[in-house]
Amino acid sequence: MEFIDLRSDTVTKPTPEMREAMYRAEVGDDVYGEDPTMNRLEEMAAERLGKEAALFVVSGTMGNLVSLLTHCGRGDEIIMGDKAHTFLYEQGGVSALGGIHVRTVPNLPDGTLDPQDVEAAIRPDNLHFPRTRVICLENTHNVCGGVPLTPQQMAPIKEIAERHGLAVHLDGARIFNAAVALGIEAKEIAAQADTVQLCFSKGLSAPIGSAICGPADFIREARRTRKVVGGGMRQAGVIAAAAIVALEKMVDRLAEDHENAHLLAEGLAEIPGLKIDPSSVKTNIVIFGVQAQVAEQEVVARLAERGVKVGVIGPGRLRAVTHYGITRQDIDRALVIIRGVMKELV
Ligand code: TLP
Repeated sequence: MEFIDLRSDTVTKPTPEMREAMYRAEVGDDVYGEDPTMNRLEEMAAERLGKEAALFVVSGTMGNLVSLLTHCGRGDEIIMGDKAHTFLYEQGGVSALGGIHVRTVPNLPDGTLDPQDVEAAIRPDNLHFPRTRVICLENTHNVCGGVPLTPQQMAPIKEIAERHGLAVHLDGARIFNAAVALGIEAKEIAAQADTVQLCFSKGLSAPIGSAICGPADFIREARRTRKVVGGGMRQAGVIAAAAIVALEKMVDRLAEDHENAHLLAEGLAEIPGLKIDPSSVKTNIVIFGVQAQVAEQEVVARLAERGVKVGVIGPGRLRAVTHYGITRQDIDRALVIIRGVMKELV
């Protein structure tokens, strides 16, 4: 069966142009800094985000981990939202591997953190307390429904961080979705953070990889950290080549995914038993509720039997993500199937 796979934009496959570029990539040993394709990708990523340097890592999880291990020593503290991907879905890696303490403040529904909450969470200099080092933001915010944060929404956090001598790290797994949705350059968003992790392997459709972007001295240290977690790569130009195509060719088309997500949300809003406000959908993530008496796992299972894959993101909450390879026709077909399944269950 041909599935309409809306579980995530991570399911995207490399484009024919990426495969061609991978085949032709010039390579060298990247641990020696001798992979020309990788060097080019890292320069491009830094330039796109307006940072001095960049470092390729294999995943978003590794990007956040290596960044935070580089910012912090054992016993230091990071402030982040209670719905942050790094807090919820990264195995608590910063604590497990880095002995770093995480302090959460509530994420507001628009994905932001209340500046007052953040400032109140910063530890005073006192023998009893861990030392606060970093504030983390996420843009777009996944669990808050893919909302993009504007630079203006991020600025108060940057200002607080600067005043207290802290760093801001941005989980920008989908920073280009945010930039496209807001009609601005990704570097305008990145300017509100010291270090940024961005993913090539989500909406941009590359098979593997993320980049950490930041100041040159930070990236030099991060390169050491990446090595100790086993992330030093050899002829990595093969995968960098696909990420170069992702940056050059796959950013502007994200607008199409956002349009499809909006169409999906509008359709879902018309289906009895489902709850969603279509105006809340700004990028490629569509989070919707199912009526209390309907088990979300049952909806997921029945949809999968009929060829539509979606994910569960919380009790009574499902997530559908649009991406390269999902067409407007797929959205129309998915809506017919979802309507049919909900009719059986409500
Ligand atoms: N998110 C995945 C799952 O882990 C939930 C998804 O399908 O959305 N930051 C953010 C904001 C993310 O959404 C993700 C992946 C990551 C980091 C981690 O990236 P990877 O999967 O490359 O380690």
